[in-house]
Amino acid sequence: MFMRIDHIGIACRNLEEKIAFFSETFELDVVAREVNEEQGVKEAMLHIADGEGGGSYIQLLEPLSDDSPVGKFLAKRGEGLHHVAFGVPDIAMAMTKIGEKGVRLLDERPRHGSMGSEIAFLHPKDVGGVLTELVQAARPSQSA
Ligand code: CMX
Ligand code: CO
Repeated sequence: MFMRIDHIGIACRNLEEKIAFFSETFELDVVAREVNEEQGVKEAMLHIADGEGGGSYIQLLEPLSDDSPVGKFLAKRGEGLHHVAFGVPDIAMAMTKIGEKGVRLLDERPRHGSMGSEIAFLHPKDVGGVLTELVQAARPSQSA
């Protein structure tokens, strides 16, 4: 079902500061910067490698407000690893199969993610305490 790790999401208070740190320290290229109002984040994707069905990245996340998922996470736990995202070939099928196994889906349908992807989240309490994201990457022709 999972093809690769698409990204790990890191919650931070100052996006520009963390982009500078991660890109310089690990020599990674920033391949996208976006504001996603629906998710309540300002974010950047730092490219690590290309794999089956898409790349793998570090996603840096700064909250747009204190009552957004990342804003609440920062208040409770501080900066750090927020979620792990796995690449899937067909997100609707993955959601159905995973939901049937009793894992709570936080999204009823796929949402818009970084770089034209489709995403959906699984409840951390049902996945070993790890907020888990499913990602169906955009087809190369669809990406900007
Ligand atoms: N990782 C692990 N556990 C987490 C968590 C995280 N990121 N966020 C919350 N939790 C835990 C909390 O610690 C809490 O556990 P306890 O009851 O034991 O204290 C429990 O889950 C409930 O957390 P909460 O603080 O009450 O927060 P909410 O229930 O309001 O929201 C969640 C938690 C996961 C449902 C919400 O953050 C969510 O819907 N997330 C999905 C969307 C998202 O995160 N978007 C931003 C990223 C966008 C992107 O990647 O593109
Ligand atoms: Co993510």
